[in-house]
Amino acid sequence: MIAGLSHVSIVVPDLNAAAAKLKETWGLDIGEIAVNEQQGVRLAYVDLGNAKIELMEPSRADSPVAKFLEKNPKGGIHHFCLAVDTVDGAATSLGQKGAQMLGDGKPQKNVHGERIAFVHPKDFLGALVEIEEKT
Ligand code: CMX
Repeated sequence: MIAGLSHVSIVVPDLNAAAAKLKETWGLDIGEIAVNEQQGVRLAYVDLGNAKIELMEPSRADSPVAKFLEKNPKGGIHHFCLAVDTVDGAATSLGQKGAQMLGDGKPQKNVHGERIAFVHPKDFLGALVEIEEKT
């Protein structure tokens, strides 16, 4: 069911400042900055080859990520994302084992238009998990 680690996602209060910090301290470059309107985030990726680091800041005041920043004003790790063969298949399999899918049941998409879904942190040792269907 799990095809690999896609990315680790960090919420930051200021995406441009975060990018500058990663460049200065780690020599890492972020790719193009984009907005995912559905998810309410402005985001960019550091591509590490075998996985990515996702940097996200809220793109609107009612973004779920803005709520995260209220609790963690300096930002921090928000979730990690596992690539799966299909989101529907993984959600069905996880549900059969008692895991709780989050959201209102409507299909969600990442910034690349790929299907995604979120699994309650209680089902992965306290960590929020995104699953992503690679196209
Ligand atoms: N880490 C740990 N726990 C978290 C969490 C986090 N980052 N975010 C939420 N939770 C917990 C909540 O405290 C809550 O716990 P309890 O049930 O024990 O109270 C539980 O998870 C459910 O959270 P919720 O806010 O009640 O549930 P919702 O369905 O309203 O929303 C979520 C959940 C995670 C989808 C939403 O809060 C969120 O963060 N959405 C943004 C998702 C995101 O990162 N999208 C970016 C995609 C980028 C792209 O690829 O394009």
